[in-house]
Amino acid sequence: MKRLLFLILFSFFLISCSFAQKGTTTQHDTQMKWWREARFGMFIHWGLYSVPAGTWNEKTGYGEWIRTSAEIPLETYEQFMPRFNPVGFNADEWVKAARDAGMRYIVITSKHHDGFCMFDTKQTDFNIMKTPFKRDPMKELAVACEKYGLKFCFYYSIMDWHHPDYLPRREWEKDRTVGDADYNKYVAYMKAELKELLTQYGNIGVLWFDGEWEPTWNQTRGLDLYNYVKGLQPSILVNNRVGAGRLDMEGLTKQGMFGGDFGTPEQQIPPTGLPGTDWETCMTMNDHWGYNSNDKNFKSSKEIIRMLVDIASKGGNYLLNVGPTSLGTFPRESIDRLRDIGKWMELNSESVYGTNASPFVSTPWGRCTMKSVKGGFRLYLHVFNWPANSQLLVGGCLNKVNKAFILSDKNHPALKTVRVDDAIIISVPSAPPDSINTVVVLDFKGAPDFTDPPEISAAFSSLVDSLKITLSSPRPKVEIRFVVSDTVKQVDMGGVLYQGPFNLYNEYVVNARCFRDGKPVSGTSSRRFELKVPYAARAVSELKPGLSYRYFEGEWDNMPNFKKLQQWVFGTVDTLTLAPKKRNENFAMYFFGYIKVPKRTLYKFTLSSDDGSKLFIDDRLMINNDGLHSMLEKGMETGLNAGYHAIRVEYLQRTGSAGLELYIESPGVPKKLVTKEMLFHE
Ligand code: FHN
Repeated sequence: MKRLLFLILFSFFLISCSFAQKGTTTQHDTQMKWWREARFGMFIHWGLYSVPAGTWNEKTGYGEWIRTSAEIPLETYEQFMPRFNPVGFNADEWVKAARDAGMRYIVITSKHHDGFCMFDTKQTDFNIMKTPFKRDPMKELAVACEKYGLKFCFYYSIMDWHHPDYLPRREWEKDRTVGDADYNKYVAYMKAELKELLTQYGNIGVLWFDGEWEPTWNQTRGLDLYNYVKGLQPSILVNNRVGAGRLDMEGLTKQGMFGGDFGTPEQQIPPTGLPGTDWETCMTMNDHWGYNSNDKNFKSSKEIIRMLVDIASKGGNYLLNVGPTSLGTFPRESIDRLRDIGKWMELNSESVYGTNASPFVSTPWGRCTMKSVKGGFRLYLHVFNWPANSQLLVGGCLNKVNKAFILSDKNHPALKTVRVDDAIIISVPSAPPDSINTVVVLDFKGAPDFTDPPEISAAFSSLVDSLKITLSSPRPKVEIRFVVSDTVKQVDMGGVLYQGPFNLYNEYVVNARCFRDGKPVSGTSSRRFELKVPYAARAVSELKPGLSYRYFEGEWDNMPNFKKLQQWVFGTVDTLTLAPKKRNENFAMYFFGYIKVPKRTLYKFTLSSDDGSKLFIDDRLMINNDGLHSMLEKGMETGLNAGYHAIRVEYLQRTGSAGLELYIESPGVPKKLVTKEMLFHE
């Protein structure tokens, strides 16, 4: 009876979680609307760390991590408080600087990892009200954002190097013993502070969580915190760092994991657009988030403007950071960049705000953003490389041009256009009005008709016996023709008319193209599928369940050569686990034995780890996931005969969170963790 009751209750929990995660789609889209239109925001990292300004013990490379990177004891770090008096702080100036740069929202550190609170909290004295400043800059910024029409947003770190109940402690802080630290009390503290932030500072646009990567935090806690925050302000947006599913600095959310309302690539821009995914790249102007008085390595205004449109052309938002000084002023270089960006945005902002990702696979002259307009659509061509012959070629669009013009030209005088096949050629002036980025606008009537080639999809990229291939195109009134060959081939009307999925039984290239009324209306897409010859199974006997392992300690940034190491601990484990570790940081392990597979077919292994890892099958390196990174997964496909195959997994943990997972999947068998029933050793 108890088990039935538990199952019923657990089912309700799962159902509530799924709805609580994002509500209904339309409600989520409504809440995301301002954010998707904004496209551009200011990140501000400001706190006690601005007092040392990146320097400690003659070293000058620190930033907001200075307390732990320079191993500054808590009592010493707290001595920065009486020195923190940002008399130069002026909320109106900050907000106007963001607004005039074309930024539509501000995300500021209410509390970073050091635990120092930049707001008037009653939960701890470790806050700005206890400094000579005695003012609440968050309150003043909230008022200024309301005044100038920007969304005000908070960054809040889950990791906290100050609170006595936060765990884990820093490895180097031997004097700060765990004592009776209670992580649940820390979560209650966080919720109390979040309640202050979400009930005393007006409507907050985004709660930007961070510091979620340590093992004490997990998906369950993340979902609970998401629901708690949404309970306080239902329309607030929450990033994916509230949970535990972020893929490292790539910033997107692991498949199947809870990801809040948007992904958070950091210091990088995804290589292509991510249809159906909301994401925001956060980036510093120089090399530090927090103020570093020695860091003069600022990106040029040209780089920043081009990054802004690169991100918008992929459907993302750009959160550009400023690290204010301990006096409460922006660095001169930041002010100069914001001014230049503002000048460009003043003439061109409509090509960023409210736009969608480029419809093109490639635009060699620059980037493209797109917007629906009454009765048609508009393309914004961001031209970085001005055509020497004054002929700007835009390939891949079959719509009739209604008008072409330069966005920054007053009265928008029309530019001449002609069509050659699927290309539109625009006659532009001999010199670009803006050498950084001139925006040429193309207006069209009707629904977009781009010449995207068909998509060639399959469950795997290789095969042992057979593989099902599906061809598709979202475009109206087209037929797909294809050719299966040994090489990449252009498809013409002689290609086979696609009428449904088909199987491959050997290594081939599938080539496909869209046609309309007997004419090609797209380029050809091609995809090679590799034949895998299965590895022979090993002749083994008298195996025992589980894997053997070896454990070593040391500080490595890449996988060590285990043969040269002194062995610390060894034994067997049921399955891949870090349980034998003797400490949380600076150790390496390797596991070895056999994996038993049930049939002769293709197998895809996926290895996910924080930090580095490697997978060997039958002594061949299958996956190299080495290096220092948060949970990062890499996959590889191979053919195996039924039976036992040698397996070896190497693992490296430096500092911070740790994790190791190995998945397996095969045709008709979904991806799942490798289980102990599959693992054996001699
Ligand atoms: O550790 C923080 C870092 O200090 C900074 O706040 C960045 C900004 O996204 N987030 C973490 C690093 O991923």
